[in-house]
Amino acid sequence: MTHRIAFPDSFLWGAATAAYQIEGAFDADGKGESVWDRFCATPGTILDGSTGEVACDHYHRWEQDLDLMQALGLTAYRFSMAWTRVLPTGSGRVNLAGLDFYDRLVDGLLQRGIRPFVTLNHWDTPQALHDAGGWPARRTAEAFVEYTDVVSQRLGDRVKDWITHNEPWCVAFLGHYLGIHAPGVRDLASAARSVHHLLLSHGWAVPVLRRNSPGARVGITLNPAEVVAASPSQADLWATNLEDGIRNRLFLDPLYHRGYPVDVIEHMMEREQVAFDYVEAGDMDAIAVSTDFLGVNYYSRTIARADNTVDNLPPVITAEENEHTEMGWEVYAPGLYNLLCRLHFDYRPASMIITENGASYSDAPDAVGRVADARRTSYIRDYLAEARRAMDAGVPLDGYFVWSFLDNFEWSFGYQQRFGIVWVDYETQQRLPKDSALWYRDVIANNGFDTA
Ligand code: IFM
Repeated sequence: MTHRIAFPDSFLWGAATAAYQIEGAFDADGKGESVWDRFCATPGTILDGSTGEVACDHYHRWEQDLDLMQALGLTAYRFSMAWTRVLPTGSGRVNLAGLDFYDRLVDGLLQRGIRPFVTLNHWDTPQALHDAGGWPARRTAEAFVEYTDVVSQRLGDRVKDWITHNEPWCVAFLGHYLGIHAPGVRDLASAARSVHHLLLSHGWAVPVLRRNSPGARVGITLNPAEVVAASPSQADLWATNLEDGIRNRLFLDPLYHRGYPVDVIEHMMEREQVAFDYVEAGDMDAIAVSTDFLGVNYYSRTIARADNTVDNLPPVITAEENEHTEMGWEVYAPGLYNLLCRLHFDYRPASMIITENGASYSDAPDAVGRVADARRTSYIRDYLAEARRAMDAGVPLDGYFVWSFLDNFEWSFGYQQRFGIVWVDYETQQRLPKDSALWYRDVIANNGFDTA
């Protein structure tokens, strides 16, 4: 018997990308160097030795890409702006050519009836700012506000949905503790300082966005996890709580006015000698500024085990059951339901938007040019069904953005992972909607789908 999964008329159907992952044109028209430009140029950092120098060449092919979005019926598009296109060294001199690019992009979206969701920081911090201290330094938070001001003065009349940061956990912990993302730092104190200055810059940027973009909706995107224990042992429960603390509460608690979680702070202070002397009076109130939505990026649940720790923090995580995507991430759709409910009942964000969800599978075009990516379709279908179930439980969910619109540069994995609903041939730059894109087009057209 088929079962209809229907969404409200106002539900947003989108796709997401990020500047460094698709734009290419890494030094065009006055763009400055970002930490990802520098990181990729450092041997041994990227699995296949590739870079985002060309990526999907979206910088030059944006009109064709927007046409394809329109053909698929997307009602919203989430993209990030490259800070270094606008302010090549992070602050000071504005590069008008960079701003002009995003101006054209926004107009192109609006002309096609697609709502632009702008992410200001999707990880490509200006290298010059990093050289001057980077996210561990308060000065970078001030520079982020300057950048926000410049961008929103120019686009704030037309962009009405703003996201300050994408997944600050990744910037702090992958970039500054594990060193597997740019800027490649391995120091817990730097990670902790980065958390604070990323959150603080969000808090400072929100009023600027409200001033320059009247009537806009403003939020931040996190990558919270449903964390479950590998076993009921006390050690695994300890690891689970710590992982939940670092991945979720360290960000959510301050954003929702609870301050930093004491257990995580104590852990970092006692076990890792992190001093929290950089938190100044007024910072926690600034961070807890009221927002209109919480962006949720969710792919897989996290299973925490205590017996496999990396320098005690964070615990190494394994997901052992069920199917896995080519990233090695467990396919576990009920985790989305659990997470959305937890976020709603614990933190009560005004609303939530799934700003990323999707799967990496490398299914390629067959002889007649069809990409039969049935596993991606079934992944998206199952996760959407769980999102709808969460809405039935009272979660105020306003929209869904599939990650990603295009196959693209997957950070330290280079071009070895394909998350797109649209295939990209990196040799010819040809785009080819996969079966999942055509299925998604029908979902959008019908505002829902039938399950078997
Ligand atoms: O590609 C990334 C994206 O940039 C941030 N969220 C997770 C995606 C898949 O790893």
